Amino acid sequence: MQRIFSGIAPSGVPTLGNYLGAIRNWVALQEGHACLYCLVDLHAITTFQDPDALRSQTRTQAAILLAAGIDADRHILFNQSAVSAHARLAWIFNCVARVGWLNRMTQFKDKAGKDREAASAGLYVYPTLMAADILAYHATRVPVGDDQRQHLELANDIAQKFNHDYGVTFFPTVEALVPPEAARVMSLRDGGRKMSKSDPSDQSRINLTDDADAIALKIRRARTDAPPLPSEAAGLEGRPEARNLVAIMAALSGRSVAAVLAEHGGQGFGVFKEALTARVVATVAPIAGEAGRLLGDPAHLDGVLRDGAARARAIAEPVVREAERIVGFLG
Ligand code: AQP
Repeated sequence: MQRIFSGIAPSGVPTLGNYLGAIRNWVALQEGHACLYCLVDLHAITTFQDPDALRSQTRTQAAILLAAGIDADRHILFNQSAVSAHARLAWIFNCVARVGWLNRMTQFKDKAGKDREAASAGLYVYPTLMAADILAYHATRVPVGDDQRQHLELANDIAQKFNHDYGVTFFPTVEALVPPEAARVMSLRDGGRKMSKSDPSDQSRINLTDDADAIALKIRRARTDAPPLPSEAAGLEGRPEARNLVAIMAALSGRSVAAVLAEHGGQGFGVFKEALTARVVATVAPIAGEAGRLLGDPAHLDGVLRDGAARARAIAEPVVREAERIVGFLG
């Protein structure tokens, strides 16, 4: 059975973007794969996190993933810092990856913003830690949103260079599993930026803990242009906000953008936004409700993560020990 690894940073409450780009896919892939799903708290601190908020966000994410349908008995759900193999392999990969490779990572440029000198060194080497997350388990399939595609190519470059430099065939090739529709959900306030859980504006995103009223308000206020929806996908050219709302509708209703426009083309945004709100609420409200219930018992959530970490460690330890032996550490 192929092994899947994927992670989400507890740097805020997961969004509809995380759900459509990743979490929904994670749930589906549980059939037929051995899955590891990781709350990547080492990644989260690449931008400053208040320690109490980080603890609480980690539990909230665990609750949301369980509520969304992750089965922590049959698969593994854990937080990254509990398995030291990730950080050890990441250091080796920092020494394999080239600075020129990291310089090409567009997510660093986006996240560091204008003042790159002030970004943490951790943010810069984020992709080498991500490569370690995956390869510490010899995982071969990685369900991610479109924004992470470049990082997975880098993971393959690192694995190949490691194998080449040390004359081994130790690390496998990894494959990105990117969903076709709404692989990149954009901000509700700016169709040129991706929806992000750490965006300072709460109005830019749907949180997976939002209630129906909050969702309705955010969608009503979502930025759009004036013309009605076109009847064909070509008419969305140059209209990023309209395209985003249509893509979200398509992803949530399991249809193509063309099929959504065949139904809603010609409608004004007032009418379309109401239909979209109903779809979003139908998806998010059950998750938010169940996550709220699970958060009532934090000791149980901590136990689920502890148990997951023990099972993750049992897989990663021998792999990373072998990588350490290959590079020449005495151990
Ligand atoms: N807007 C998005 N559309 C589609 N997929 C997305 N993902 C994130 N945002 C979108 C996917 O969610 C998974 C987990 O992401 P992450 O938490 O590891 O990091 P991220 O990509 O940096 O997500 P955020 O929400 O933007 O977090 P912050 O604000 O902390 O940086 C990944 O598979 C990602 O592709």
